[in-house]
Amino acid sequence: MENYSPGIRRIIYLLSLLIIRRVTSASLGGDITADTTLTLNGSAYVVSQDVVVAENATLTIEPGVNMHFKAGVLLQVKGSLQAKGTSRDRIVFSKVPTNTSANVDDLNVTEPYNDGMRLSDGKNYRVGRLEIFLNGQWGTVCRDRFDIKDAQVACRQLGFLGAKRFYTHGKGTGPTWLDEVDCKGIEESLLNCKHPGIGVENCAHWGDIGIECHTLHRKVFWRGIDFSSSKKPSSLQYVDVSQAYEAIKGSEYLPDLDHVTVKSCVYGVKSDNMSSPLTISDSSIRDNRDAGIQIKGSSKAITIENTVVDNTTDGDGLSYSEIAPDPVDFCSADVNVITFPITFQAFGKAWTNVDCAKVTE
Ligand SMILES: *[C@@H]1O[C@H](CO)[C@@H](O)[C@H](O)[C@H]1NC(C)=O
Ligand SMILES: *[C@@H]1O[C@H](CO)[C@@H](O)[C@H](O)[C@H]1NC(C)=O
Ligand SMILES: *[C@@H]1O[C@H](CO)[C@@H](O)[C@H](O)[C@H]1NC(C)=O
Ligand SMILES: *[C@@H]1O[C@H](CO)[C@@H](O)[C@H](O)[C@H]1NC(C)=O
Ligand SMILES: *[C@@H]1O[C@H](CO)[C@@H](O)[C@H](O)[C@H]1NC(C)=O
Ligand SMILES: *[C@@H]1O[C@H](CO)[C@@H](O)[C@H](O)[C@H]1NC(C)=O
Ligand SMILES: [Ca+2]
Ligand SMILES: [Ca+2]
Repeated sequence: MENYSPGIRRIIYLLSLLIIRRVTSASLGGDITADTTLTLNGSAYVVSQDVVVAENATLTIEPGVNMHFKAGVLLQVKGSLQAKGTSRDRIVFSKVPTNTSANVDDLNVTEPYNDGMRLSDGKNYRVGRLEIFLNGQWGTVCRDRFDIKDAQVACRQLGFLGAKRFYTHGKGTGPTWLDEVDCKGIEESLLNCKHPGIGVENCAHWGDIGIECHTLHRKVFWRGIDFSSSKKPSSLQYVDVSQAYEAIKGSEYLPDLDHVTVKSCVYGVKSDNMSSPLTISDSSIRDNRDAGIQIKGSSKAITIENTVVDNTTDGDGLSYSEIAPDPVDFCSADVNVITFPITFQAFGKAWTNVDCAKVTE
């Protein structure tokens, strides 16, 4: 494009804007390979399977858009996420609103999660012989070609975050409903995976599959926004994230957060190998369980301004790296005399309620 005059370049730019896809349907999932805008008139979006923004793509979210994620579902950003709300029209990422027939975290997890699927004869509710209910009858699934991707789909269908393992359980009764199951791993239901047909099988009940699923206490979350393989800068402004497992997760890179709230998650803002600069400003990270802001890595350019980290119930509010010998109290630390790497052993255990906003420069 360097050889064109500014006028021509502008026309090319306008043409390129016209071909950018605008998504207005309310249901979302799968790979995003073209630049895509989620418009306010399509909101709220229900995200029922993982959304992966490809390396060369940008997902733009208009102010005021709400995205409701089903349990266990992830927004993975390999390219760029541009989520810029305004003070009046914030962008909201949360779990699908409470509905006992569609959500599992309001149910007693010792009961079956799902009308059409259960785990039987296991040590606890997370493990057992996989059984499905079809044509008025409970039946089993054969171990032939059953692998971890198939287990993943079944566990998510049951309402868990994912699968730990699969094994031969055996000793089932009734029909063997499925054999040779071949899932990609993103399907909503085992029945949506490739298989030769319901009841088409050459199995004996000793080959009934069993699975063990992951769970988080008695609460099931959506998985959060993952920038671990992010290749392009992203922006999060005036955004609210809640009820995610790992709300905002990165590896070497995390986007700057401006006027962002992260609430009622397991991990708030988390990065395991930070090497790029990060600024968190005018934000609130509260009521999370295992960590508020947890950053490991070598980046020395981390700025946290006018931000509250509060009521992290089972972990540290703010921690940087793990190799520092003495934890530092974030509230009283003189940031000019501490050297990197440091650990901010911040306020915010369950029984404290310190509202400590600190400005660092
Ligand atoms: C990204 O790459 C895919 C596959 O190469 C291509 O189909 C798609 O059009 C590209 N998207 C953009 C926004 O360049
Ligand atoms: C939403 O707005 C876009 C333009 O912003 C328009 O193309 C689309 O038709 C609208 N969709 C609905 C459902 O109104
Ligand atoms: C709950 O979910 C079911 C099935 O998805 C739906 O039919 C029903 O309208 C929902 N109820 C509410 C209050 O949203
Ligand atoms: C939940 O499960 C426990 C343990 O099995 C049981 O004692 C309790 O009655 C159940 N509660 C409901 C509301 O079903
Ligand atoms: C951490 O990041 C550095 C680059 O900043 C990279 O060389 C290294 O392999 C990464 N380590 C891990 C465990 O990913
Ligand atoms: C702290 O967080 C927990 C878990 O989200 C919540 O139940 C509790 O009400 C919060 N406490 C305060 C004082 O905000
Ligand atoms: Ca398989
Ligand atoms: Ca078979």
